[in-house]
Amino acid sequence: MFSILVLHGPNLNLLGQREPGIYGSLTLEAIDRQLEEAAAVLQVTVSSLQSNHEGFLVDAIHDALEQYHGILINAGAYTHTSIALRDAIAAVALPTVEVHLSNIYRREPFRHHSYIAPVAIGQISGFGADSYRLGLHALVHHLKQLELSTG
Ligand code: CA2
Repeated sequence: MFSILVLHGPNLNLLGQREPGIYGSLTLEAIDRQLEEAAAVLQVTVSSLQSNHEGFLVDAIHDALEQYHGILINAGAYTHTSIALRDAIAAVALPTVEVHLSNIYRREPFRHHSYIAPVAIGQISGFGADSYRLGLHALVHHLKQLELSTG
């Protein structure tokens, strides 16, 4: 059974309480619950962490190497600024899917660049809370393919 680490970056703890027009009305807890339900159907496990601190997220990525098969990450604004997160993902080399609630390419130009994208297997952006569920499906599919090809 695959175990997946779900990482939520800065300010995502405010989901459902502010700016529902951009980020939707679901709370982070509700998104995590939806992911757990989707994980049960896929027969994988998910564990979620949220932090507003870059170093905490870097440490969580390092620690993932021991315990998880893949990472689903919404790095929030660190997507556009953090070489440290990018380096951590590259260093552990765990299959990683990047997700965003909003379509970052329809927003301000500073959101169009992701430091995470080049070290992720793919990115899902713009489907609200469904981005996470779609990202989980994509990650699990990738892990299953990897398992089939490596035995
Ligand atoms: O669309 C996404 O998921 C983002 O990763 C969200 C980040 C933003 O900086 C990225 O460009 C795109 C912001 C998360 C802020 O979350 C809030 C939630 C509720 C109220 C205020 C902020």
